Amino acid sequence: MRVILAQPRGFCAGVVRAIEIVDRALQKHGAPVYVRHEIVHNRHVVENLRNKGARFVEELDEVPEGAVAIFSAHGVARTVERAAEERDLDVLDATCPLVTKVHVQGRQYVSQGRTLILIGHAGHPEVEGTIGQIPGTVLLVQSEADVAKLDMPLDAPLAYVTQTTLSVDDTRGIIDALLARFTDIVGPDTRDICYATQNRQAAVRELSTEVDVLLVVGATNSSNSNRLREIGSESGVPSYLVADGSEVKAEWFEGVQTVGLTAGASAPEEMVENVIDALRALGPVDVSTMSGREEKVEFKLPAKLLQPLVAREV
Ligand code: 0CJ
Ligand code: F3S
Repeated sequence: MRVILAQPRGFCAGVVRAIEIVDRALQKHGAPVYVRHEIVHNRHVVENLRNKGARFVEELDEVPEGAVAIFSAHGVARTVERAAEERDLDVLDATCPLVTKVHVQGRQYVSQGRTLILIGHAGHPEVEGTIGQIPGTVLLVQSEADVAKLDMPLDAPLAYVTQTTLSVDDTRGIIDALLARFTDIVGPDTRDICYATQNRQAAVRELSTEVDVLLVVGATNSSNSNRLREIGSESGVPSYLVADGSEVKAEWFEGVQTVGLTAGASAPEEMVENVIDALRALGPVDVSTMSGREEKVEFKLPAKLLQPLVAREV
C-alpha cells in the first residue's frame, strides 16, 4: 500500500504552547500542578503529562486552595477565572491566543451595542468558555436551520464570532444564511477559524482526491479532528478517526492501494508513527508526504514562565 501523509498535520502552535506550559509549570513548581479539563483533547498527551505529575480535573473546586492551576487550550468562562481568584490559585492560562482573540472581538462587538451570535457546537468547552467571556446574552447557532429560528428583529444590530475549529465550508453556509436574513450584522467572515484548522482542512481536501481511504489520528472529543474526518467522507472517501494504531482495522484496506493519513491539531506525531506501524503489520507500505503549506506560527509563553528559575534564590 502507498501511504501519503498530509501536510500540514498534527500539533498546531496553540497545542505546542499549552503542553509546554504544563511541562514548565512542573519544572518550576514541582508536582502536582492541576490542569482544568484535558489540556488538549488527546488521551496520549494527557497520560504523558499525568505521568510527570500533572493532575487533571474538570472543575476548580477539585483543586486545593493556593495550588497551581492551568486552564486548557480551549479557554474558560469568566466565572472560572473568578473562582480561581476566590480560591487564591496560582493560574497559568494555556488558552490559545487565537481563542482569546475571539473573546476580545466578541466583547468589542457587544460594547458597540450589538447582540452577539456565536457559531459553534453546543457543549464544547471552547464554546462554553467564549459564551462565558461575553457579558450579556450570546445566541448560539449550530447550523443554517438555527439561523431561521433566531428570534430577533431583522434589522437588529447583530454581530457574530465563531469557534476556532469549525468546518470552513459549513461555517460559510451559516454566515451566508445570517447575511441573507439580517440587515445589520457584522463579523469576521470565516477568519475566526484558526490558521491550523484551515490549513489541515485544505490539505485533507486535496489529499482526498488521490486516496482510497483516509485515516485521521485524533480523539473522538476533538472538534478539529472530527472535521478532518468529515471532509474525507464528504469527498466520497471512506474515512476513519483513530486514536492510535490499535484502532486500525484490517477490513478497511481490502482492495485499497493508497491510504491518506493526517492528524488533528492535538494528536502527537508518535501516534501517526504508531498508525503507520499498524499498517505495516498488514503488509509492506511505501510512505511519502504530500507537498503542502509550511507553518511557521509560534506563540509566546506566559511571562510568568519565562522568568529564569534561579530568580527565586536571589
Ligand atoms: O479549541 C482549541 C483551542 C483547539 C485545541 C486543540 O485541539 P483539541 O482537539 O484539543 O480541541 P478541539 O476539540 O477544539 O478541536
Ligand atoms: Fe489554537 Fe487553532 Fe490550535 S485555535 S490551539 S491554533 S487548533
